Amino acid sequence: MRSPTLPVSSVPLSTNKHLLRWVEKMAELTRPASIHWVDGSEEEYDALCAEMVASGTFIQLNEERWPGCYLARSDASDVARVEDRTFICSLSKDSAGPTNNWVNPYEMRRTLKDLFRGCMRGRTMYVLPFSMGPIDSPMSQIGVELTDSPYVVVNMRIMARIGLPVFKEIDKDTKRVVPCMHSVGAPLVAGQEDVPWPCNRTKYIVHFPETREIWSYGSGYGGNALLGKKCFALRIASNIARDEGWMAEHMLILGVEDPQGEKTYVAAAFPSACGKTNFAMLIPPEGFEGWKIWTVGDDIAWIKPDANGQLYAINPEAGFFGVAPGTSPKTNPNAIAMLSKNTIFTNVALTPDGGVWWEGLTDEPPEECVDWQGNRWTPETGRQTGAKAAHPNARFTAPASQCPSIDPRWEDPNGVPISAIIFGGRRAKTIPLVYQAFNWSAGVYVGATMGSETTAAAAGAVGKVRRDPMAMLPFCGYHMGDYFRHWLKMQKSLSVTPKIFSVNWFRKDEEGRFLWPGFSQNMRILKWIVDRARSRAVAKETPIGWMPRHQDVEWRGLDFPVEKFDELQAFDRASWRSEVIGHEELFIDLHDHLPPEMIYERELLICRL
Ligand code: TSX
Ligand code: MN
Repeated sequence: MRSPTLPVSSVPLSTNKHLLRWVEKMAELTRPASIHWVDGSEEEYDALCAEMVASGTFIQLNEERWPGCYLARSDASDVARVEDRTFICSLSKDSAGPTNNWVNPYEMRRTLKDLFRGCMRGRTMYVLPFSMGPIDSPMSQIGVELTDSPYVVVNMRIMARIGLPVFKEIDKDTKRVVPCMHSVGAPLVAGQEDVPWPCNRTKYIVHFPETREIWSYGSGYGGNALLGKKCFALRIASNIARDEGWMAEHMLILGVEDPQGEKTYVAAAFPSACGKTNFAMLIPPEGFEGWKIWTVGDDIAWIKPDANGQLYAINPEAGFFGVAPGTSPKTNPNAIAMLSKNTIFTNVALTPDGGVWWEGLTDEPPEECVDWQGNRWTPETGRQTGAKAAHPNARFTAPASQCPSIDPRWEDPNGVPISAIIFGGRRAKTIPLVYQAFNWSAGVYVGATMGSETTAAAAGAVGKVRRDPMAMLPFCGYHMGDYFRHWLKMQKSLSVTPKIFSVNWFRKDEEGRFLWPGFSQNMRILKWIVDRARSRAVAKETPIGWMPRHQDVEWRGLDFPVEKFDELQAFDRASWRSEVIGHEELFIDLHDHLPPEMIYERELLICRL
């Protein structure tokens, strides 16, 4: 007879003693009704999806038009990452820095113990092993997520490598495993009926950088719950990378292939609402016949110097967790093709024919649909109440292998060589369309001071510049000043440093109209960047860096007047003086950890102005 307090378990799929002991200990703490060791098979995936269809968590979409696709609607209170509930619990507050929420790790452990005690009652605890990066890559890292959410398991199967091959790797005991605890924080008592999206008003997203642990409570959504992504691949990995001499960055990776078949890879960091996924999957415009953009990743890059001091990057993810609204056959045809099958949609609208819709997918909205909260929605009700059919942060989870532009080398265990790094932002004024930093440390300064104007989608005042260094503000797992120091220090292990560029697709004219058509046309700027990285394009020197002149850009297929280009590239002394004052505001917060090079670069810039 089994003791009633012991959970029913599937056969453990690992023989690793540490793992078995940890699973047992965590089951004792959280008291699940059963334990399910995740093998990662398609049968298991299908069974979990079927269970979620039966329980009301998933709606299966029209099998003809959307084969293998599901829709989930989250709780209305659980729709995004919760930055104010995200904690870095390092031993000293100082090493977390002023841009992170810090709590003493001993105190936080007590809090978490109390929260997790019995939190999985009535639920299944899934033992979910995952590899960030291809399993055969020396750059990949392994974690095990214990979660009571089957939604997390199926999403993680798309976003990471999971299951038996990872257990096999764990049993070799050659790589350190990052333990990740996750609960939606909604235990069920006997006979209690479940809800489609269980979660808890109380939320904690907690990182212990020294012991390399993640504890997440109360949310089932995105980066709060798919712990391999932001929590591991950025916040914990940034700590590992700093200690081991590599970089964990919030960057897309793409390859530019020219008509001769020469390929150049670049990595690029953009804050949210800049169209990072669109850029990663760009299709070259008219005039660029024979050119091709290949996608390696759209969100995270792990970048490491090889034995010769050349930087190589892998995408630690296996899928795309992209924002649906705004994604259309016009803005991103590759994404649309990618998500036509085997895709999980969260918080988009459901059409009467069992399809999905979101704002921006088509020019004309459907005559009627069911919105992300399950209510009837028509263009008319939308106009009257202002309600959106899809939540602005609605997502698709789609396998990278389905992306038509996926790079043949996207799973190369050694990564791809990075020749250029791009920092971007959404800025109506001041920042030119493109310029190149003078050198590595000037480029680090460009990344450290980058920012974006808040759009209506984000919280806070619209149109105000928010500094977001290297687009890592919410994702750097230690002191931002020390992070800049690490960037500067990386130069010492490099024989060739990637060239660093600033781009701004969003500059506006006096009437508030975008000066640059963007999207496919960004290819022209990308070509100049690649040519500069390969030292074969001309540029003119300005106080902020090197810029292309109109004649240095390939304009075949687009009529773009020189006057408009000059307006886009205009460097205005007065606005740059106030820009530098804006840089100072960020630096004041970080002053006691700020590397002196950042001050020198600022002084140099001021002198040149
Ligand atoms: O994703 C975008 N990119 C990158 C594409 C590779 N967006 C979408 C907004 C971010 C979520 C852009 N929006 C881009 C861009 O380059 N540029 C703009 C601004 C813009 C919007 C509409 C037009 C032009 C520029 N329309 C016309 O010119 C007709
Ligand atoms: Mn991101």
